[in-house]
Parts: sequence; structure tokens; C-alpha cells
Amino acid sequence: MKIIHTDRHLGHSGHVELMNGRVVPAFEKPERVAMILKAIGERNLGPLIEPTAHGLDPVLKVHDANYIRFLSTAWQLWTEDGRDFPALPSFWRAPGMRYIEPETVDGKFAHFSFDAGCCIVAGTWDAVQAAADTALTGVDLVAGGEKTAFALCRPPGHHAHQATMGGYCFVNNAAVAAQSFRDRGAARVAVLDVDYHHGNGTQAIFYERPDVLVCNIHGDPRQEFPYFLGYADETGAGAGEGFNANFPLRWGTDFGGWSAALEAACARVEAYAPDVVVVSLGVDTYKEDPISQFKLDSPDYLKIGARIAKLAKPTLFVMEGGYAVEAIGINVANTLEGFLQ
Ligand code: SP5
Ligand code: ZN
Repeated sequence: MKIIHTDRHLGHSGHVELMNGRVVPAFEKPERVAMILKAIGERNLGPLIEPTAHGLDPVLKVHDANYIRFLSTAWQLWTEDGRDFPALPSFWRAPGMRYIEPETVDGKFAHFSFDAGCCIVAGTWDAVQAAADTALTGVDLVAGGEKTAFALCRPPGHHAHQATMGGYCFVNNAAVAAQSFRDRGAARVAVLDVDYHHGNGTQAIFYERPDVLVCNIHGDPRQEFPYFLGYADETGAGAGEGFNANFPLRWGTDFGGWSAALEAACARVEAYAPDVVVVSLGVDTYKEDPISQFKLDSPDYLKIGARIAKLAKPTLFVMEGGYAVEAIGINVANTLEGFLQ
């Protein structure tokens, strides 16, 4: 299995987030990728290849142009204002307020975010573009006939909406990949999101479309971030009715409960008969994850990979979350190894 990776993610570092009311070093940090590379190398899972540049056109098929303009200029706006430290939003819109992009930097950060999880530093935009190119290079490989590929994206993407960053995500790499598969001739694409958190951005992007099935297994929004999406009664709308499936699970869920949801999600994917599957691969379901509340153990990821392989479809894995840095490599490598066996 080819692993798509570039060091350009390293530019997104030294950033912070707001956790439990305090500004703390970001959990979504470069060491995550280092640990994944180490485990992949030790297991000989496949060669590393560099992403190729795809430009912004495929990104603009799922994101608004004003939002991408903001991301590309956010650091410049922030530093022009005399701030020589990482950028964070401090304000957000409430329902019923106007949807108009403000002219000033704090207003723009408020307009284009839903939390303080998306800190921007000098190298963030380059890393975000590199992550989208990583996903798109994975599409090139799988659309070109490879059975599978692993897009080692960082920063992750599944929380990003059409015009909103949040949850460590700026560009929705998995959504960009799914759209690109459609544009390259796949009639039906399934996104299977196994990250601990609901992939609210991916759901929102495809919610009214029947050509991309989105299935999500995640912490119940009554308890867990992103709180305001991910309920089981969100089944799609309009032409997309019936093409979104959520499997919310309570805090403390172990592999028994989790794998029953995976089975149900895989049954939905199988009934859809997609041409290709995009897996939003988060391993923050792990029992030691510092910000999550499921109880999966490392050997469980071998079984997850094996169940996904049983779908017997061309499959692109796109990296999302996972914050237990010591185990993230083992858990990702186990998933990929379980898939390949
Ligand atoms: C891609 C991804 O996995 N994003 C996750 C973003 C989660 N941000 C909010 C986490 C809230 C955690 N609250 C629990 C505090 C533990 N002390
Ligand atoms: Zn997550």
C-alpha cells in the first residue's frame, strides 16, 4: 500500500488550543505523524510517496471561495494587526445573527470558525494545502487502479464545513477526495468515518446529495464534541434523504459496542454498492486517548482493518484524529495491516 506523505505538515506547529477554559499546547501536533511513520516503516506496510500539486480547484469544489481566501490570508491579517503569536478566534456567531463576512481580522476569524480548535501559525496554510494534495494524490492512485492507499494527511479535515474551520480541521481532505473520485468517474462514493468524533463537516458537505453516502461512528453528541451534529435521526435531506447514517455511541463504549456499530455501518455501505470507499481514519477511539472516551485497544484495530477489507472495494484511507501519541502509530499500522491481510 502506498503511503502519501510530505514534511510540509511540520509548518503547522507551535500552535495552541482552548481546552477546559485554558490555552494549552495543541493536541493535534507534528509528533503524531512521526509516530505513524515509525510504525509504518517497522511493519513494511508500503513505500512513502510525495504528494503532487493539484491546485485549489478540487478544494473549491467542496469549500466556498471566500473561506479559502480567508485561510490563505489569515496569518497575514493576524500579523498585520501587530500580533506575533499564534492566531485563535475569540468570538462566534449565534443562530439568528447575520451571515456577513466582517472586514476586520477578529470578525473574520469568528465568521469562519465554530471553536478555538483551529489555531493558525505561519506555516498552517502551506500544511493545509499539502494535506489536500496528499488526499488528492491518494485519489490519483486509487482511481488509477491501486486497490488501496493511505493519505497521511495532517492537519485532519472531517470537522471542516464548506465555509467553517473547527476541531483542528481547515480543509476537509476526505470530502475533497470523495468529490474528486466523483469527478473522475465514480458514480457512487461511500465515506466511512471511524474517528471518535462525528465528522460534521463531511456530513454537511454531502447532506443533500445521493451520490456520496456518509456513515459516521462517533461519540454521542449529547456528550461529546462537536455537540450540535451527529444524532441518529440525521439521515440526509432532499435528494440526499437516506444517504447519511450516524451511529452515536455513549462514553465508555468498548470494542463490543463499537464493532456492532461498524457492522451496521458496513452493511449500509454494502447496500449502497459504492465504486470506491473513503475511510476517515481516526484512532482517537483508543482507550488511552487524552481527549476521548471510548475503550478500544490496539489489537482491535487489526479487526477494524479486516472488516473494511471485507467490503472488497477500492479504498482510500485518509488520516483524521488520534492523540495518544505513544500508540497512534501502532493503532494506525494495525488498521492498515488488518486491511492488507
Ligand atoms: C480531528 C479530530 O479528532 N478533532 C477533534 C477535536 C476535538 N476538540 C474538542 C475536544 C473536547 C475534549 N473535551 C474533553 C476534555 C478532556 N479533559
Ligand atoms: Zn477525532
